[in-house]
Amino acid sequence: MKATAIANANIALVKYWGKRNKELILPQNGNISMTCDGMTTKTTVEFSNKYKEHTVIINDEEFKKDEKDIHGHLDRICKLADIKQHARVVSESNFPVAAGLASSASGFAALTVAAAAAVGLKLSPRELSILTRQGSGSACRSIFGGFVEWYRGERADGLDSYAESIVDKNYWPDFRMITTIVEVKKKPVTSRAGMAQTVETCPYYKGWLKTVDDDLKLVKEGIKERNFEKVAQTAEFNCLKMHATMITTKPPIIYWIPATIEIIHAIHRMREGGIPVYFTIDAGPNVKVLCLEKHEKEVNKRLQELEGVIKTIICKPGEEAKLTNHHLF
Ligand code: 2P0
Repeated sequence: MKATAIANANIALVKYWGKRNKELILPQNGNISMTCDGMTTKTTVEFSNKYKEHTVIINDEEFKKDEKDIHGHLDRICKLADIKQHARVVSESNFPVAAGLASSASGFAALTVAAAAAVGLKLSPRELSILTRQGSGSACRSIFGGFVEWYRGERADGLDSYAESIVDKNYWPDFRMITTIVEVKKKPVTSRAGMAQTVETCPYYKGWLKTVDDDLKLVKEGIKERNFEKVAQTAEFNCLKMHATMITTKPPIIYWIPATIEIIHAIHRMREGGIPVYFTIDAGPNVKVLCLEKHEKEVNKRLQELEGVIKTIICKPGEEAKLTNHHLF
């Protein structure tokens, strides 16, 4: 009863921000992401009678219960498989966790795929996506590779709220997302708390929801047409709209630090200089820079020259989550 899975992080081009059901993790709006090949989590799960409780080790540290209920997610999977054993989970990510870098996306996707296999559940990718979503919303997109849409769904039970591939990783291999790290410490307000506060207190939240469907349409069309400007321009605008709702909650949530703004201005300067380059930012200060392969070297060099930049990670469209025989213990 042991299995190991590898999943990539994903970064949204049209953001998920707000839930319509907190227990089932159903989003207020549909959203679209790219699965990122350079940002990976590997997780081994073993269920056994020798374990008296679930133990979860993430990057060599025991996971202490927080709002991301990993233990509850393991219970959910045990219930589905009708087993009574407890699990030992060991997980490693090759990028900083909890800094707005989608570690919970790759983490919950790898955990769900490994745990489901360890208990012998035979689930389709769609079923895995629905199960993963109940652990962490954005993670349901990491089940798939390439460019991925997570449907809002209409049903109260969430069975129509799953992710699906728009195109696989080979469809647009020269699309680049350069994750530009300016801070690695944990963010002050988690995404989960931040989005709940936004839904409750932001006067502009309804305005955000009104415009998302247009962004979804443009980004989806742009991906299919491989139209970089259409995708990247819409993604940048969508991210700024999301941050506008965060900034206008009570109390305000401002994830940006000076280095974040420094990068935004550098990107605008590059654009004025004729390089098609855009950005998106999640619930944290780090910036994900969008460009095409032909501009990757120049853009990456300019980013690394900026004072506040600690590190960049260049990502191409990546693979779906999958099982491997290389266990971590
Ligand atoms: C996204 N984010 O679409 C958006 C953009 C952050 C900003 O999905 O509560 O960790 O576990 O469903 O998935 C981060 O939220 O939140 C996120 P839960 P999650 O990528």
